[in-house]
Amino acid sequence: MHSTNKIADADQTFQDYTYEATSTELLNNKKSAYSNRTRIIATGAVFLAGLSATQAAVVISTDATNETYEVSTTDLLQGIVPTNSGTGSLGTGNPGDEFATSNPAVLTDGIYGSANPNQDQPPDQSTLAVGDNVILDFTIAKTGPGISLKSVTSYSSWQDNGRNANRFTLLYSTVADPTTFIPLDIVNFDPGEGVDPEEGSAPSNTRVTITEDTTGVLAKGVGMLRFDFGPIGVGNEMVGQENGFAGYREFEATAVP
Ligand SMILES: [Ca+2]
Ligand SMILES: [Ca+2]
Ligand SMILES: [Ca+2]
Repeated sequence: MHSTNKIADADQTFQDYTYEATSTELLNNKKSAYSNRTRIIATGAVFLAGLSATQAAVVISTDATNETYEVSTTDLLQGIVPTNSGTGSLGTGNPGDEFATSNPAVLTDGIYGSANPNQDQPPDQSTLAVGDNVILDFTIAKTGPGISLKSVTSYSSWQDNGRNANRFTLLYSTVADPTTFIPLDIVNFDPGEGVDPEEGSAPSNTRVTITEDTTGVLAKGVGMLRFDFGPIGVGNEMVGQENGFAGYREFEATAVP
């Protein structure tokens, strides 16, 4: 069951790229990612429904930079503060990480922050520390026909390369059935060779954009988006957030007009 699904790989750096994966690989990843997590995915039927809905070419594009990104102030998620329905924690609890916050509102405030989040003044204004097993839910429509989802973008960053990976499963539910979450794809992008951007040699800011290259529509009737930071299957192992928690700057979504 091959398709043209493309997923981003974590080991290459500094340039946009994708590689081809089979639907079977993606399905296995999703199954292993969720195999021990009955809270979200109850049955194989839901997986198959999700796969069927995304067989037509979900594309993940990635890039990284030493500099800041410009983020949207008018996207679908702007101003929507997500709830954490998972068991993981926001914030680091580490005295050395004052630049990181536990406030999820920074994800949708339309502000990127400093290229090196350690230089934000005042501190803890830009970068949400997201731990393993956090699940962030955004409600974008409660009534009506729901949203025809065009794109989702995530930005990750840290003061060095140690926690700048975008790594999560993206799911959605519909206005009609808000409690059934359907996987769209798995994101796993870590540029790897970064250092403190002030040292100038590598990026610590990363961006991932998820689109659909056949119909232009990722999903229809969407009421909620879910970013699930539980472990994902990579090869034969399950991989969590980079070094236990990673920094996220902004999440965006757009609709088909
Ligand atoms: Ca925004
Ligand atoms: Ca922000
Ligand atoms: Ca990294």
